[in-house]
Amino acid sequence: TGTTPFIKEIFLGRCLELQTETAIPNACPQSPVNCTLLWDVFHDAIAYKDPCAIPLDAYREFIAAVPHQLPADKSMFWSGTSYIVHEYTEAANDLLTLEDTLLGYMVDGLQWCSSTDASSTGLNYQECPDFWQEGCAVASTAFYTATSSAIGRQATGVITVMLDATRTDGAYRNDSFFAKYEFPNMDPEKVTRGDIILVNRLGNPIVETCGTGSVAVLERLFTEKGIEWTCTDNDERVYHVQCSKDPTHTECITPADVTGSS
Ligand code: N1C
Repeated sequence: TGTTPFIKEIFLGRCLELQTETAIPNACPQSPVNCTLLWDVFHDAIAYKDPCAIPLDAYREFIAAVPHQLPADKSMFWSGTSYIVHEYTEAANDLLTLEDTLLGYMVDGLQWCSSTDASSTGLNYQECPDFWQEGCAVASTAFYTATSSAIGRQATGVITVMLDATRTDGAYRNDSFFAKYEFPNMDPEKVTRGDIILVNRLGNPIVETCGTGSVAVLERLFTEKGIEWTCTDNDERVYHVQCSKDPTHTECITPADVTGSS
């Protein structure tokens, strides 16, 4: 796959942007952050390593270097809903995903990998291995393992998780980052409730509802952990955000619109 040619400049720019602007309320670090230092730590995590043999703990120092503490009740987790969760948090303006914080903001949507070439900077600016390649442990897997674990550990108060009820392989999947690193790291002493919100991807048949299938599995896991939970089918706010992105979708047109006004 490709790589992001100006990743260093983008990283630094986003890091500065997050601090100087109040674009994302509640995500602005409390005290100034040394963005150049953060880049160095991020870079050194994988520099000159085999791009297909990145250890899962490669970003440990990066996690330690990033000041990260969200206010209570603000954490938004998701699985299978990347197509809508960020639009939702932006529109509703009350919850934050990993990508809305200093941990995830800088590299959101970017592609990067290491180079073993001693004459390089340690990163490969030409091409990166595919993350699904058999036996290849890529940088982004290590990155999301570390950052997901960190936001799971850090969450306090009411947490929200947005799942896709139209997925045929299950809204809650055992092999997802949410299931492997976020949920297990939540501290029942700190997390008071889990709000599961199910969304129906426009145009797709509903496969699961609250209390059924893999959603019931997650509900039981919350109970076993001693964390209260709620579950909402077809979250109406998310439905409206989906329709604002796709206003003429048949599922968004009300009967009144169909008949038209005369
Ligand atoms: O495996 P997932 O979902 O459960 O991961 C989502 C979960 C979120 O709550 C995030 O906090 O884990 C975090 N996360 C990201 O923030 C993220 N941004 C981009 C996990 N993965 C992330 N990606 C890429 O999406 C990543 O490369 C991985 O392969 C997918 C995981 O998405 P998913 O299966 O929908």
